[in-house]
Order: sequence, then structure tokens, then C-alpha cells
Amino acid sequence: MVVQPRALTRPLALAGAALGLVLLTAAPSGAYEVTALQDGVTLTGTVKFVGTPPKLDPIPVNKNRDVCGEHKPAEALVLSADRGVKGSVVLIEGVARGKKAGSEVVLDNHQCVFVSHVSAAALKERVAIRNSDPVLHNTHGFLGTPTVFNVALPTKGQVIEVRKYLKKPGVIRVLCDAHPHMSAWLIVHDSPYYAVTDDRGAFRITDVPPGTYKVTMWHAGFRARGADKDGRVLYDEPKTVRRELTVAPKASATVDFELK
Ligand SMILES: [Cu+2]
Repeated sequence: MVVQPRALTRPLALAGAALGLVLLTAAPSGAYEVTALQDGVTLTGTVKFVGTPPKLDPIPVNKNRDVCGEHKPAEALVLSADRGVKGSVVLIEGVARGKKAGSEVVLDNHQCVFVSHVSAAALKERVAIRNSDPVLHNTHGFLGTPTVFNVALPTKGQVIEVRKYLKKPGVIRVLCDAHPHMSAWLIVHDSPYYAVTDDRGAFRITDVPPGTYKVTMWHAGFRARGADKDGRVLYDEPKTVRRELTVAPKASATVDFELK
């Protein structure tokens, strides 16, 4: 497949998000249906880093330093002692029917960072943005170049539901218009068959209907490429690795990925 990124009218990181979007929505996406599952299988695996990881500098804070502090750690690449990769997203492609979506996803503005740095949700799953800080955050999501949601959260404890804005699957780049040091990713999938890797680089997807699937691992770009005019750190394009997987009834299944 030849991927033709659109004109780079946004910073490099956003152009990268556009590219990720093209890759992740390539599978046919009919409407997902919830059905009773009899032979659901649990898929587990890990994402491990291979090679020399880049050293990422802390990101300077340029506003509300009294509340936010001076710097925040870069979260584009976070590895465990044995090189498990945190914050990779694993997606089973093309699952037309199966389990119910999970509970809601909350993207929290907490101590002036997004928690979590990487989240995933199924279409129609409840997704909310929260502000846990006593300062204004303005959470702005982009699907490629267009805005998907743009919500001001001036008040501590405020929660705004954004599910209604999530109309198609893809990779949403989440920024804070008030704080250039803040960034996150929200991957919206066409089914509930997704997971985000934990601190050890492990993931688990339950109740997978038996079948043969493509499984995609996505990770945000993590090689720093300077900063834009607002001081926002830019990274290279997101990486995707795709594997084919056959899930047999009443078996367990494993798929491991490498990130380079
Ligand atoms: Cu903010």
C-alpha cells in the first residue's frame, strides 16, 4: 500500500498522526455488533524495544509553573528494566462481532500531564476528559489535521464527555492549547478488541472470537525532531507493525512485537 501523507500544514507530529490514521483504518469497517461468545480466547503478548533507545530530555513547562513545576518527563518512549515498552497500542483488525465494549475511558489532566499518555477506546465507548488541576486546561484532539474535539476545562474537578465527537476510528493526537508541554494519544478502534501495553510492555485482550486476524501494534514516534514555534516537542512518525494471527477455539494465543 502506498501511503500519501497530506500536505504538512501541521507540525510533524500531527502529520505523523495522519499517517497512522491511514494505516489503522485500512481494514474494512462495517458496524460492530455485540454477540454472545462461546469460545472466546484470551490473547496476550508483549512489546519489547530492540536497539539503542534514544535519550529523551525532560520537557520544559512555560506556563503555570507554580502549579505544574519546571519540567515534565518525556513519555514518548518509556521502557521497563527488561525493555518492555509502555504505551503501545495493540489492535485486532476486522472483528465484526464479539464482546461488549468496556467501561469508560477517562483522560485526566493531572499535575499538568495527560494521564494516561496513551489511551484507547472503541467507537461508542464512553470517553471523558477530566481536569484534576486548579488551572485552566484546554484539551484539543486532532484526527490528522481536523479537530475532533476542543474542550476548555477551567475548573478543578470538571469532566466533559467527548464520545459524541468520536465518529470514526483513527489515531487522535491530543494537545493542550494552554500548555505546549502537554500531549497524549487516543486511539479509537472499530471494535473493543484493543489493549494498551502496561509498565512491563505486556497486554491482554479477552474474549477474542476464534478466527484469523491481522493484529497491529502502534507506537507513537519517539525520536525527537526539534520543536515548533510554541515550543511543542516534535517526534518522528508513529510506528506500526502488523502480524497475522490465527486464534483456535478454546486455545490461548500469544503474539509478541518488537519496536525498533
Ligand atoms: Cu494544560
